[in-house]
Amino acid sequence: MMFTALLLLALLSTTVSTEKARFDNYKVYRVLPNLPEQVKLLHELENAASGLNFWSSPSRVNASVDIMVPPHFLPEFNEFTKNLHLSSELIVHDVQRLIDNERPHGTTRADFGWTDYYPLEKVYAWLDAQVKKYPNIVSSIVGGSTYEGRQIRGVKVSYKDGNPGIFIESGIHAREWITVATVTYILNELLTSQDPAIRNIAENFDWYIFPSTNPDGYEYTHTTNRMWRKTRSPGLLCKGADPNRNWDYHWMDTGASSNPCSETYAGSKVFSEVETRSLAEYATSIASKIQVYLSFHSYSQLLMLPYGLNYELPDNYEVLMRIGQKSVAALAKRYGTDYKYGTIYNIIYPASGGSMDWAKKTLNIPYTFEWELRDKGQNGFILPADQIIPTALETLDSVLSILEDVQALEKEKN
Ligand code: 0X9
Ligand code: ZN
Repeated sequence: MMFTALLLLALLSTTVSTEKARFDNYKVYRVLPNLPEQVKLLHELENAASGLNFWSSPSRVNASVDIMVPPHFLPEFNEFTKNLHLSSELIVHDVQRLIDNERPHGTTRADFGWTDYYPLEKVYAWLDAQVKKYPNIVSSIVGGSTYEGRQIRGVKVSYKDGNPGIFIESGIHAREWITVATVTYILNELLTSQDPAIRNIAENFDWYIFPSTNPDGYEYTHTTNRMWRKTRSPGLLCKGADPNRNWDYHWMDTGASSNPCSETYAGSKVFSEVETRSLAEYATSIASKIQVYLSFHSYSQLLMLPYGLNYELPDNYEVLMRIGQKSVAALAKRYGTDYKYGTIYNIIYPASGGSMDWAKKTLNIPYTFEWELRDKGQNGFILPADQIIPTALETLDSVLSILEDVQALEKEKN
């Protein structure tokens, strides 16, 4: 028995392939459960390790769920939706085609820029280059470590002493590449823009920026599986936990799974993942300086505020809502991109154990916002690289609006 198990293990480890996963003829369906029973069965489907990949998680009645279906599973999937009377709409015809069109310039010709997506090593090299270029303003910071032994690296941007701090976290979900690209673009603007409005926010806040807070996962999306979301910690059949369900505030309370095969697996315990645990430690160590916490995800075009719980609103709910409303208006101005705003619970779905809720509640950060960047599902996580710059520009408009409001509100207080 023991011997067979060992043999099996040996076989498994020798046949592990490093080839990139392909998604030919994989489709994405948007299904809309309108009965509690349908939500429950969708959960069971998600937990079944069936080869389906949930692009969004079932949570409640009337919240749509985007599901990527492999071609061989299509008949079963169609039967499932038919039997359950689930309305379903095909939103992506061929995921591989999206992947093939994601990077119109092929792979990475330049060292770094914003017309392509870049692997972790190039992002980190670019951060290093900024430290070198602006030694009196930019310094290297380490926010934590990963299961595979990488560092969660970032930069601090500080033009003068005594500024209030902004903490920026993106890429916590590995496949949300647009967030890494957008945040590095914003960082570049802080360092190079001549626009007085940008100069104001650049120089009158201290910025703690971590473009990729799930480096193992991000690397894995570049080398092996473009659709990976979670960390890469070990598991028997399914690896990793959802790093946005693993934080110590109402952990495993709602919209999180205890099944390791689920995309929203909350981990074996609070802060089971070294990524979230170490990043939380770092954030705690500088919390007294932090006034604003910004988190970046994709996709859906939402600007969210805490919380992901039905029974709690932030202490300054009205203030955050007003700031949010102006921010989405500022975002829309440039290209007309339509965003909704509101609490996580109200505009997306119940979800607890996320980083922003933790930052708001545990660190008591007054101003906390979380974006779901472009688009609304036409490309989903695989946003073509020619949308990086427009996305980053409109997102910076929205960040700028928030920070100008924060400055005005804080000025009133003094
Ligand atoms: O499910 C999530 O973690 C986020 N959506 S995503 O498609 N990017 O995975 C939204 C969750 C809301 N945020 C928090 N719970 N903090
Ligand atoms: Zn996300």
